[in-house]
Amino acid sequence: MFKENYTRELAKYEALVTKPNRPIDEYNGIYTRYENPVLTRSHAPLLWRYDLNPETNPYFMERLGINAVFNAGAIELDGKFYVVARVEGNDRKSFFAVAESPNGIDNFRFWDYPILLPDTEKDETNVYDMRLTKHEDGYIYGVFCSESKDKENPDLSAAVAQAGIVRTKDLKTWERLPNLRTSSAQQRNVVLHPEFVDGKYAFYTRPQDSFIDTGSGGGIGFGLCEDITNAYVAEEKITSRRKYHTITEVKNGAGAVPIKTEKGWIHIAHGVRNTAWGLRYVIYIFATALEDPTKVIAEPSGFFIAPYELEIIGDVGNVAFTNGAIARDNGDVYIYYATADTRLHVATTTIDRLIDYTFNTPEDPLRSVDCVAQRCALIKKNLEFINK
Ligand code: M1P
Repeated sequence: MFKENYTRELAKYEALVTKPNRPIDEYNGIYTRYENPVLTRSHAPLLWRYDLNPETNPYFMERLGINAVFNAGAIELDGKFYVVARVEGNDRKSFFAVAESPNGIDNFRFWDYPILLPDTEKDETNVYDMRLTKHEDGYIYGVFCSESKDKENPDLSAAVAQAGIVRTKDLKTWERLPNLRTSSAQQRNVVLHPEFVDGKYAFYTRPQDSFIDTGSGGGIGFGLCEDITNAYVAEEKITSRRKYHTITEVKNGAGAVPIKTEKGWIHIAHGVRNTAWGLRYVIYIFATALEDPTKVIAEPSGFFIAPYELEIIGDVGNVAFTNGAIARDNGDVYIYYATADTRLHVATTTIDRLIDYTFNTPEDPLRSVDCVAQRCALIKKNLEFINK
């Protein structure tokens, strides 16, 4: 029984991780989506889940299940694509694991061992959503959410989110630095900017009053830090703001490390609004000035990626979220986005297309009447052009 089950499951696993991924037949000219997620819980190696010794596991029973594989930081090293995914066990605890692929679109395979972070934050209960920044100081930084119980609050669900920081040169050996300190009560979706700004490290932050609600936090923040080994941001300046009756009304947060282009820094972020069905998370784009990464210079209207058809369904429905993208020297861009806090996908585009989308998509005029006028102007221009 053991051998039969093991052989079958191993064959299924191999077929899954080597399955080619093809573009779907849906066009928008902006990016390409693919048929299959690049990582799911079934991509977790059998080694992680089963005891492979028939004497101690005669039924070939799963001992440590994996519930989901989603929000992943991403990086290209020596021409290979790496993601550091959020892996969630059946026990609800998340951890990080490296998966690599030769082409960024399929054949992602996890390394044998997940990342065992140095245990320096003794109150930390959960970790998730690592952003990988190739910094000009020569290190690769991983900035992630470090969550612990709010001991001041008797509510069993009360938690505190802060930004954890690790650094590495090879994704194998990780040095843990003290968590980022800011003047905000909580932080999530913190991203390290890849360059020094005014000679200092620069963080995108997301000030929030409590674990879920951003409260008075007006949007995506930005702050400078003198010493990354004892990171402190004294002042947070808001860049992309939350706005009434838009995709960012309830909250927003930085996603992938911003991509440097000739026209500005392109940010791939997430926005959240409320619905009768609960929160809806979508991915949106904005750009900031090269000489001032806090100054928003373009913000295309609406969402860039929203959860599509079956992507809507999962552990936390109606969520599209990103914390990783790879922009290659040849101009190709790979955006890793997760849906429903359940699985990880890729969307591909190019720097040229991203620039065109960012700077030529009209901004949200914020009122229905103005949106209709905006669309009528496009129709008029098109009719004049095709009837010329
Ligand atoms: O469940 C959706 C997302 O919720 C959080 O994002 P935010 O802090 O903006 O609410 C994150 O915990 C993220 O991991 C999760 O995908």
